[in-house]
Amino acid sequence: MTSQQAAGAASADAARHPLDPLNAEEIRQAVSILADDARVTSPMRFVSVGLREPGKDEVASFGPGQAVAREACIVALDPREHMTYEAVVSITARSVLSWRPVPGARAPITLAENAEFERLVRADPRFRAGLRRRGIHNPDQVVVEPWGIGTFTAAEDAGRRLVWTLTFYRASPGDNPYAKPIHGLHAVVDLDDMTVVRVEDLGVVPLPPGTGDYTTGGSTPRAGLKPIELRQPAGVSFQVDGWEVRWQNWRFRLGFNAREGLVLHTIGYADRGRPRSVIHRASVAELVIPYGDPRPFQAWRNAFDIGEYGIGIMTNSLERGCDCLGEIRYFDVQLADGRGEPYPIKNAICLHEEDNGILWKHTGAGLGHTETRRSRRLVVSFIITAGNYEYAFYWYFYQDATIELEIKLTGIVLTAALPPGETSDYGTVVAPQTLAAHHQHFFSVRLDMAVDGERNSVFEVETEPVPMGPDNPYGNAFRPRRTLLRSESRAQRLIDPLTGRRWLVVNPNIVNALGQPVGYQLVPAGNVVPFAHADSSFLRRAAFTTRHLWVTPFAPDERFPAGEYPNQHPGGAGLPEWTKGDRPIENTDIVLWYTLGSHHIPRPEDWPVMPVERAGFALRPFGFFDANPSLDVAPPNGHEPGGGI
Ligand SMILES: [Cu+2]
Repeated sequence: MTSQQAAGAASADAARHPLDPLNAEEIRQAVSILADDARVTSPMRFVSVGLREPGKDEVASFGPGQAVAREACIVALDPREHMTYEAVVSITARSVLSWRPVPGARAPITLAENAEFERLVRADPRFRAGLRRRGIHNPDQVVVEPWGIGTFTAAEDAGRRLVWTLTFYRASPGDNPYAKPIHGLHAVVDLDDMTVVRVEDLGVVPLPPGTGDYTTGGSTPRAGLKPIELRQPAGVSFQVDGWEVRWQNWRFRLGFNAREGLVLHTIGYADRGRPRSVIHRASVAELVIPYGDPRPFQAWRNAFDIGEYGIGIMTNSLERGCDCLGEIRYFDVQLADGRGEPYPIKNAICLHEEDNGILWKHTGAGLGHTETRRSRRLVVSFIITAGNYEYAFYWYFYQDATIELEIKLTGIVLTAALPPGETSDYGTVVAPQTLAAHHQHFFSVRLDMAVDGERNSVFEVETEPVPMGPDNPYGNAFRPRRTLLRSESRAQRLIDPLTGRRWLVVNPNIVNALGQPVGYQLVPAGNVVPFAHADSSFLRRAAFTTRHLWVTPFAPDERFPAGEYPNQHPGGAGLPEWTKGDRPIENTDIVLWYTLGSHHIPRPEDWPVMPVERAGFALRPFGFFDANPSLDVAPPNGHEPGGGI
């Protein structure tokens, strides 16, 4: 390595922008500064150590090369006190800025606890006796999963930080455990004390006979595919500078944390060279999966994958040629383990370009002249494994200034054992004696909008027919109706595909060349409502799922739609609580919360591994520009603009 390369590597490791995620050294320093603080007296379990994101003013006023004040936000817990703590540490000033207990909060379940918890349950004599009643004599072959217990606790559990278990049997190490759900045996575990509080046995149902093998399909692989090669002989068209990405007028920054995984910051578009903001910050802020099987314990399955666990910690290391094709730029990220030690996730974020068919085309009158432009999109993605399931998150940036989020759901459906010959109204039999329960996946996408600046308003736009009469003598007329959503209570909305309902975020203070306010519209695609009852534990805790759209005025502490600590929370926190005040949301700094539901009545074809199911939505400019912003995209190679067919 030359000295120049060495200097480059060193500076790449140091934060160069206030929004850069913490690097390994910063995590180490933050934890050590906290450990030296006199107020921290007992050994802590670390839940997360991440960047304390700077305020908007600080980000706006930052110039390249300026000194960066770095702060970490640390969530830790003292298991002996059953207390969660939050610390803010200045890494730059080497001081603890705040250290506060959060009474009543139940910290999320950590990876370190997960590993210890499985050993603990496997060793419990009551659990082992239950396994023996099921003919299972080697507890090491049992996969024990910790599930958030929500409100399903007993009076004597008060103050405890609990999980309950689902268990699966794996006859040999490569087997699919979800083919062998162990029915009716559940432990309740105190994660703070690391004790098994109780073991409940509802009775034995035999293990299903299938193996759920998805690795070979039991036969020879299908033949007939000849290779496809994607080549970018001149390299990629994007530029990466630290955590900043630039591509085809787009400019944004990448971030990453233990809870939300990938975060996109300061998304902007250079309009004929003039930088214009679109979104200040975008992330998936919650993911909940309610299951619809009413039987004891099966009804408890309400996973809050982000609030109870964190999808950053579940992030895969991606593989070239499998997860991503083409010329890939990967980003490694750093998280903290239970002792606060940094550890990397290699290839956590994938950045690459994709051909996306045609961007626009027209063959002129007389068919003498065709103009075609191909669409290229920039893809930023990461993939998580949440127990049985995989979620792959793709943010797409297009040359016509559209942004899309697409989420691909795959992995293995969650199973329960059925007695031979039985079926259920509440799930699909996907293999003999194997029930995949009906369920839904709800994502809350938090979009801190900044359409041409911070002061934005939101309109609901839907189309209405005009009554027949003097204004509409032929009965053909229809028009969009724009309703300004003035306050939070009026901005709690559902999709309505039959009226073409969309939500338009405008900056009412800026108009385009046509005199229209500049805007971006949220274009929903498929979506669904929850089917849980309003009084159910799930709906009380995940009330945000009852509306597809929420709009709130920006507040830095309002980050998660089911509240800061959903684990064991009885409900009401987050969006339902904040919006009680019915704050005004007109011409101010606003946050859009889009609830995206994916409805899952499992199919036999989802077994033993599920072909990708997709969910998503788009944000498209509406009057943000004066005309099609992609007119300047060059024709495909070898084709001249204005050329004939
Ligand atoms: Cu599903």
